[in-house]
Amino acid sequence: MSSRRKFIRGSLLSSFAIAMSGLKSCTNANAEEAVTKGKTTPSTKSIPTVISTWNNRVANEKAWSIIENGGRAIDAVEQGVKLVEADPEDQSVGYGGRPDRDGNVTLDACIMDEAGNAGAVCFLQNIKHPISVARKVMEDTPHVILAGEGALKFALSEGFKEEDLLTELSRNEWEEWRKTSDYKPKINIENHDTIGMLAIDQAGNISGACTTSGLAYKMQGRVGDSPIIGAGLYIDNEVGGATATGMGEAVLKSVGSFLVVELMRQGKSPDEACKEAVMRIIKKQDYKDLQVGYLAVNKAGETGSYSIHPGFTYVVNKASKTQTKDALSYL
Ligand code: SD4
Repeated sequence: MSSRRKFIRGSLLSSFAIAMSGLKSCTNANAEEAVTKGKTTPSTKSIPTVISTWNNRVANEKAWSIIENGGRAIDAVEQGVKLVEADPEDQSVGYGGRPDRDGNVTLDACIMDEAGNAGAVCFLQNIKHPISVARKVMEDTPHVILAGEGALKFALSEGFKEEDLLTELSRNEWEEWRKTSDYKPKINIENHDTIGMLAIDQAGNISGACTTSGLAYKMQGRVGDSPIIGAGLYIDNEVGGATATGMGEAVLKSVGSFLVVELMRQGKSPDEACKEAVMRIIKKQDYKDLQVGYLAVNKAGETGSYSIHPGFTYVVNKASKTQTKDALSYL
């Protein structure tokens, strides 16, 4: 470039800069608005991460392989948790899930992306992959949650197939339970293994998914925290994400995952935020027979967790390494 052209370009740029400085506050407001609407990615350097509740290493590894190949976090979390939904041995999620007290397997799931879009299904029956139906609700409808018959009708219209999700193992256990019909969810057993997964992709975008068959032997029609945005899952691409497992009623009453994200926004680390959300429950409720665990990731990719009782584990993937960790706990 000739020096004259360089000079003209330079002075044009500086006049532009002067003109723009007068608009600075307006520009910042616009930028803030764009970030709020999820249109831009804030500048914090994010480390690609996948984290999920309990010990679903295969699910985490599936999600990680998508992130590693440059895929989107939303695809990673959906594909990851689908493996657990399809696993008949996981008795808290999808196919093979424990039924309600009338013998119906009823499923709850939700999903949220980096732009703040969200979709959920609750009390959905006979569909193996509620998380994919939730994603369709997010992408193909003007709504956030579809329930029961309506959710099923929508799933069928989207090409999902109806199938019986009650396995022999879960049926036998339910029949045994019916002999006493004593409803007292066993800590870390009957409220164990719901999968909540959070991921940050290479573009620094955060998404999450949560899917469950809910508490074993719940009343018919009961919906837990897992399909409720803000309770079982919450994502804010500026701040981070959180998900919950355990007794959904306690999480619902404290809007737990939203609380964790808001606490991170205020500067708490993921561990500190999860702990504070657990403490809110402990302050109000008898926690002796109550398990709740939170999992969180912040924008930078730092992860954290906290539960009431020991025994809550989670899996983290970073840089191709899969690690199962014990959550910190109050007791
Ligand atoms: C629920 N939170 O339906 C779920 C149960 C769960 O591992 O997390 N199980 O209340």
